[in-house]
Amino acid sequence: MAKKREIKEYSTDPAAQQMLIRAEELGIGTAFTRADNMVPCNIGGAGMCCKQCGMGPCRLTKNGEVGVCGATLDTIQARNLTRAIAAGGAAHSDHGRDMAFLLKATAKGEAEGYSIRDVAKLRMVASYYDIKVEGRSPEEVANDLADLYIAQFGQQRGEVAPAVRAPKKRQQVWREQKVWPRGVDREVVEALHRTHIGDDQDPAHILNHAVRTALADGWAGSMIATDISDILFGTPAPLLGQANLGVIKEDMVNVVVHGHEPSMSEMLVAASQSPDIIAYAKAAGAHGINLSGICCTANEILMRQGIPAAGNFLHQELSIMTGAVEAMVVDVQCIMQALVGLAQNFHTKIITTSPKVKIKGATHIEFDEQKALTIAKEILKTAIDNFKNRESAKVRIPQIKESVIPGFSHEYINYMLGGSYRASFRPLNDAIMTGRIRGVAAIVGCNNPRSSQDYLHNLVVKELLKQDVLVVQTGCGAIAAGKLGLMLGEAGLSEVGSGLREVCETVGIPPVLHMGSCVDNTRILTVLTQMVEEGGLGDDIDQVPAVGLAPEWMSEKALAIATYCVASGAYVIFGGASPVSGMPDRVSDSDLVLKYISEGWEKQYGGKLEFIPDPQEMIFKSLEHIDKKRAALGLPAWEKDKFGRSGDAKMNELEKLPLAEKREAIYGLAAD
Ligand code: SF4
Ligand code: MSK
Repeated sequence: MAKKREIKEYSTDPAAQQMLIRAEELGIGTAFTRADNMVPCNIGGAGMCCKQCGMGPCRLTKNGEVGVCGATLDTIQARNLTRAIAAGGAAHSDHGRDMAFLLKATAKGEAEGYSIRDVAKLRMVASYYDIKVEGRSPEEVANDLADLYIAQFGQQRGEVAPAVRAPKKRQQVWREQKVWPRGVDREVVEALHRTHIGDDQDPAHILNHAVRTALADGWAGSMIATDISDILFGTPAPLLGQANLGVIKEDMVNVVVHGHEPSMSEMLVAASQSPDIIAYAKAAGAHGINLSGICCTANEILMRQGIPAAGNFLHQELSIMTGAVEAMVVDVQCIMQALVGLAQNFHTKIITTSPKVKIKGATHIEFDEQKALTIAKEILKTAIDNFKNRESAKVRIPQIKESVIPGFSHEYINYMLGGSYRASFRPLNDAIMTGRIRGVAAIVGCNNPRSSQDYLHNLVVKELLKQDVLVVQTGCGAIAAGKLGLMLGEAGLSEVGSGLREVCETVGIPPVLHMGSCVDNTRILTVLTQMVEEGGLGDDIDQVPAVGLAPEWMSEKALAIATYCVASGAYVIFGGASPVSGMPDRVSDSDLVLKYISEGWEKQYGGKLEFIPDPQEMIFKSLEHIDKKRAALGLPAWEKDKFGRSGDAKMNELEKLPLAEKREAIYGLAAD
C-alpha cells in the first residue's frame, strides 16, 4: 500500500521543503510523491527476477527454485549486478570518450572556443605514458595523448594504460586475479555477452568480470574524463561559490545546466559572459543572464568557474518550480523524464543537447564541438527569448543559499599541504599516523527519493567529522554538504573533532573537501595512491585507514564506482536497499552473492562492498574499519581530544589569560 510521507520526511533541505509545499499547492507531482506512489517490487529489488530471455521473466521466490533455463538465484543476481555495473561504467566511460575526441579536435584546431588551458597538467599526464613533451607544442602533445586515450576504448588486447598509475602492489593483484581491463568497450561488451541466456553461469566467475568492467571505468574511462576536463578547462583550485535554490535570481534570465559533461556547460559559461549575450538579455528586460547547475554539471562549473549550484539530483524538478527558470539545458545522465511535463506548468523550456539524449516534448538543440560557442549562444538566446513568457505571479524562489569552497583537486591538496616547492602528502600521512586525523572517508553519490534528501549524507558526514575523520566528497553528496555549510573554513569547524580541527586550521582547509563530479572519484583513487607512495601507510590502498560511502545511492554508475573502489582495495558502504539482498529469510542460498561481494572480494582485493541501511551502523562500521587498518599498520589507537590544543586553538585560549599568566604559559617567564 502506498504511504504518503510528510514534507519534512521528503527532504532535510529547507529550500526543498518550501518548493515541495509549493508543489502541493499547485497539485504537481515530483519524484518524492512518485516514490510514495510507486511501491518498489520486492522481487526485482532484491535481484530475484531475471528478464534475460523470452522464456521468462522468471521470479525466484522459493527456496531452491530455478528459472525456466535452470538458472539459480545466485547466477541471476550476479548477472543482474554485472549488467548494472556495465551500464554504469559505460555511462562514465562514454563521457570519457567524448572528452578524448574533444581533446583531439582541440589539438587540431577544430573545436570552436576550446583551448588547452592547463599545459602543466597536459605535460604531467603525457609523462605517465612516455609521450614526448620537450620541444613540442601543447597541441602536438595533446594530439598524441588524445590518440592514446581514444585507443583505450577500442583496445582488444593488452592492458589499459591509465591503470599503471595505481600502486605497484595493486597492479600485481589485478594481474593475479586476471582483471586488468583490456579495453573499455571490450569489457562492457563482454559483460553483456557473458550475462546473456546460456552463457557464464558461475556467479563468482561472472562477478570477476564485473570487477574487470568496473576497473575499466575507474582506471580508464572516468580517469580519462577527469584528466581531459582539467587539461581543457583547468585543474580545479579552491574558489568561493554558492549552493541551493536561492542562487536563482528573480531579475535575471535563469539558465540551469544539468547533466554531466563539462564540454557543453563550460561553453555556456563562456557564452553567458560575452557582451553580445549580456546585451541581448538586457534588451529583453532582464538585468543579465544567470547560470546555475544541477548534479555533476553543477560540480564541474562550480569548481572551475565558481558558477553556483542550484542543487543536487532531487533539486532538478524543484528548480523549475521556482517559476523563474527560462531554460534547463541538459546533456547526459541523471535527467528525469518528468522534467518536460513539469515544465509545462511553467514557462521553462527543457533543451536537450546531446546526440545521445532526446526527451519527447523537449526542444533539441544539438551540440557540436566544431561550432560550440555559436551553439551555446543560440541556446542562451532561446532562453532569453523565453524571458517574456515568465509569469511573475508564479515565481517563488526560496531565499536560501550557502557559501561553499569547492575545487580540491588532488593536485591542489598536494600543493596546499606543502606549497609550490615541497608539494607533498607528507603532512596528511603524518596527521593520520599520529592520530590527529583518525582516517579518511569518501562520501559520494546520489540522492534517492526513497530516503529523506541529504539526511543520510549529512548525518554520516557530521558524525565522522566529530570522530576526526577527514571527509572528501564528490557528486550530489558534495552538493548536500555544501548546502549545509560544511564546505567553508570556519563555518564547518565548530562540530569537528579537535585533532582534525587543528589540522584544518593549520593548513587552512574546510573539514569537508569538495573533489568534483562523479567521474572525479578517480581523483580519490589518485589521492589514495599518492598517500601510499608517500610512505607510512602501507604499500597498497587496502592498507590505508579509509572508507568509501554512498549513503543515498540510486544509479548504476554508483555501483560501478563502488566496484572499482573495492577492486582498488577500499571498504565501500552503500545505504538504502541492496540490489542482491535476495530476501534471505525466504531463500536460504540467496546470500551467496551478498557474501561474495563482501567476504569474497575482500579475500581477492582487500576491499569489500556492503549495503547497510542504518546510518548509525554505517558510521560504526566505518570507524571500526578505520581503526582496524590503523592497528594493522601499527599506528597508535585514535584517542578522542588527544590533540587540538596546539596551533591556533591553543594561542586563542592563551590570549584570553591575564598578562602574567600568558607570559608564563607562552615564554616560560615566571610571574613577577
Ligand atoms: Fe528465466 Fe533463464 Fe530466461 Fe532468465 S535466462 S528469464 S532465468 S529462462
Ligand atoms: S549526478 S549519478 S545523481 S551523484 Fe553525477 Fe548525482 Fe548520482 Fe547522478
